[in-house]
Amino acid sequence: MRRRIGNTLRAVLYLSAIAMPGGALAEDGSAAWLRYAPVAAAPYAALPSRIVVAGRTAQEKQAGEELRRGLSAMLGRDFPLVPAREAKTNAIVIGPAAAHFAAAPAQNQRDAFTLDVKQVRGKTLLAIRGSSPQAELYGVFRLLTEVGAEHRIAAHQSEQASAAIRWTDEWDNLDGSIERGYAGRSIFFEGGHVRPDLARAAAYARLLASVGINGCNVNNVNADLDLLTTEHLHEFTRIADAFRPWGVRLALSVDLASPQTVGGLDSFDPADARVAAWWRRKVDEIYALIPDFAGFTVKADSEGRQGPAQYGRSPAEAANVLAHALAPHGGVVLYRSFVYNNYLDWRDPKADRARAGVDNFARLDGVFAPNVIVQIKEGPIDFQAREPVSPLLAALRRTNVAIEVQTAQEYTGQQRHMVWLPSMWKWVLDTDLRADHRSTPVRDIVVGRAFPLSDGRPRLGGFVSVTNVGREANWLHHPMAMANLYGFGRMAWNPALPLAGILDDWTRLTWGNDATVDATIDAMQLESWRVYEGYTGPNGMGTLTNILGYHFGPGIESAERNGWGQWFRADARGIGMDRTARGTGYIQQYPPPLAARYESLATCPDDLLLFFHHVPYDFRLHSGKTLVQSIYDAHYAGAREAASYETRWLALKSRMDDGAKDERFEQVLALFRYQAGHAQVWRDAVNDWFHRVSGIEDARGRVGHPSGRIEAEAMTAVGYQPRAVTPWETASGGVAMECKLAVGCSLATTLDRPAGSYAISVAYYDTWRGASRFELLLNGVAVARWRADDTLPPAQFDAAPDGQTAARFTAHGVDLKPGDRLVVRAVPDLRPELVEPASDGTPRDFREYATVDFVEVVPEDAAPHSETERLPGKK
Ligand code: GCV
Repeated sequence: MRRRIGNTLRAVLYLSAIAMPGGALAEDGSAAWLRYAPVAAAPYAALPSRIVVAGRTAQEKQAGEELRRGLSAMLGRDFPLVPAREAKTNAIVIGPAAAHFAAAPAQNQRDAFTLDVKQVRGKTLLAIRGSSPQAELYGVFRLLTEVGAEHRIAAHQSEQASAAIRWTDEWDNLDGSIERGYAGRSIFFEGGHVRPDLARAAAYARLLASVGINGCNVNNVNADLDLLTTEHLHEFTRIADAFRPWGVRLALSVDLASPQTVGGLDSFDPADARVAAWWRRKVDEIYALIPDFAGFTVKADSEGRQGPAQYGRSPAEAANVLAHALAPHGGVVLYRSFVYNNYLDWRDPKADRARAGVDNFARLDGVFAPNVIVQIKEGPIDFQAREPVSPLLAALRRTNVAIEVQTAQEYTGQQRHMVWLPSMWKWVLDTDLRADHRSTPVRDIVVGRAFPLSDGRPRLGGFVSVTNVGREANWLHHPMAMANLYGFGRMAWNPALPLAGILDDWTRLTWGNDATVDATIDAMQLESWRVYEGYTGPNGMGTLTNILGYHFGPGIESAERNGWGQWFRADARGIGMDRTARGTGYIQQYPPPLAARYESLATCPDDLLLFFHHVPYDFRLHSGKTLVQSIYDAHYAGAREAASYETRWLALKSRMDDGAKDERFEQVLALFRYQAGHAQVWRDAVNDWFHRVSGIEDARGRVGHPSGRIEAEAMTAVGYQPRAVTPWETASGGVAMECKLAVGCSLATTLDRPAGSYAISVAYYDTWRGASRFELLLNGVAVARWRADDTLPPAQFDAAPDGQTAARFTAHGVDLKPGDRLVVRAVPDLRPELVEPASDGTPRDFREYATVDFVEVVPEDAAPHSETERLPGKK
């Protein structure tokens, strides 16, 4: 991604830490939606300038300071904090206030606040009151949002959090790496310890609090085995201290083998009294250090983690041991239902990973301790571009549950593609599971209202987002990805909120209040999940990425014929998992009305079809199209939409406020360009694969006949040699050309296009570590140069040309005439240090061979955008 913005952006990023003239700081994205950029002040002229903090707690003082800072910056006048005696008139009062108002939220209410505006003897009083100091802080952030998004401040507003659990999970390891983290290293850990500087941790807690998130589990659910040593616990107190002012409680993921690995016992059997005693002592030790510790998250008997199964015990027996230790302190256990066998027999037509949640947990309904919450991923597999809702959510009627979603875009573009996931989450939360033949939408289940306690009170429950922020300035790498975290917090607070309002608030707070800017960004984000789904995994097939490795680019058949159970069972005749009663029986895990809907081809929705049914490629969808034609069309439409982001974005530049239009603007532009190219990689891989497997032609003649494409292997090569690419669908025709000569190589062709302006794309592979240099020449004159030095997501080092490393460079506005000679010249990166010895004796070879797949020449007016990308000085 660096190549397009190159040195300029690097210099700007460096300067971003440096104060600008006038005291303003250049914006690098770290402020996220808390930028407090100036707004139109006139509508708020009547807002009192003085702020009174009526309460005495540190949190209320913090709330006052936040309000002062935010309002002063946005409205351009001072909002001093003044003593309580001045609270009578013309003031904003935070905390227990003012005789003039009706009752404040009761203290036993969960996180509730009110905002009230009153005229008293010609003066204005605005009271922000809450059920706790923490709730007052939420009220302050709400007022700041109203002003920042230029909303009218209503005379009375009253809100309450939907559920007690509103957490993020961070999959950070003590060594500083992050599992599925796409924005740099951990803000919490480095080298086996808590980092000395926790300023980012504190800043993160502020962001979380601003959208109502009240808990943060800081370490990987694949927990370090020595996490619970006394030394580490002392270090964790510093993270809890950094979180506390913002009301974010620290939680930890623990490995159930800790009584052995840390405690030195010879067992971690939950039924062993010594094990239970060890957990009690350990939990007491934690609470002595961190009195507001939130609790534990547990991943066990899953993906290589040990668990109670090895002693013949159930998840409930294990969870309850921890729960009993935590209960006296008010802590909770989030026990993950992500328990499945990753050595399934793919030859067995009845084997089905999707069944695992209900098969393992439904029989335990009612036996979990009251402070255990079963944490359920939204779908039965693993955060794919689309899955049906997990049936376990309807199967646990006497158990607390929370839903787990993934802000970290593991299968949805890894924060290099813009995908606004709240659209997906809303679809999940609104799904009515029809338990007991009544309305039981997922949102009512996870807030504990669909299956309440016997006395009618809602169960404990809520929302968990796997977020994985990193040390990069803007937390999640893609500035647009921050809308996912924002959306998660707002949805967890109130899952009934309309999506458009949540998103529009984020857009306004992040990019300013210009109407065109907001409408454009909102529209792009709102459609982005559909767009991504369109060019990746269709009709409930899963994301179609390389599931054995990076989970990023296409790698279609990696899902088949292995123990991981993400199969789609394609053959020449048809495709899809048969999960009907005749098949694996998974559909019967849903309550009968939903099961009936999914079981019948007449009622099964198109977008989940292949998750539930095995059908022929020419199966007619409800849309009227055949399955395969619908896939072809969706991939062209999705890639076209993704390509439109760049043009739509460029049109906004002049309208952005000053803070938005510098490096953040350029960063998004570079990412949109990358996404446009990678969406085409996806489109071609998936369509070519379906074309080959089904043998059915695209009715519109596009698949297999790309317009304007010249295969690299068909060009005149000097030095370049052909190589097969694996998987085959990630190179056009399965073959690319690579260069192993230090002096460089070239590919040439003579064009016969009618005279006009063209976009010329070069499809190449940008593998890990290497930085090959490319040049595009027309009649011997360079029209573009670039380096293959993108910072692709760090899921896994990838030195191969494949779906993850496939990239595009496009030069726009190139004037051509018949007979022009086009040459791609490249110098590979063969530095000896790119070959590393490895512990297992097989060297890791990261040399990069400037591999080229094809060149595409299309008339500029048919190209997705028109911005000219030329060398300086060239026409
Ligand atoms: C933390 C998927 C991911 C793993 C993750 C696991 C989980 O399998 O690929 O990286 O491990 O889910 O949620 O536990």
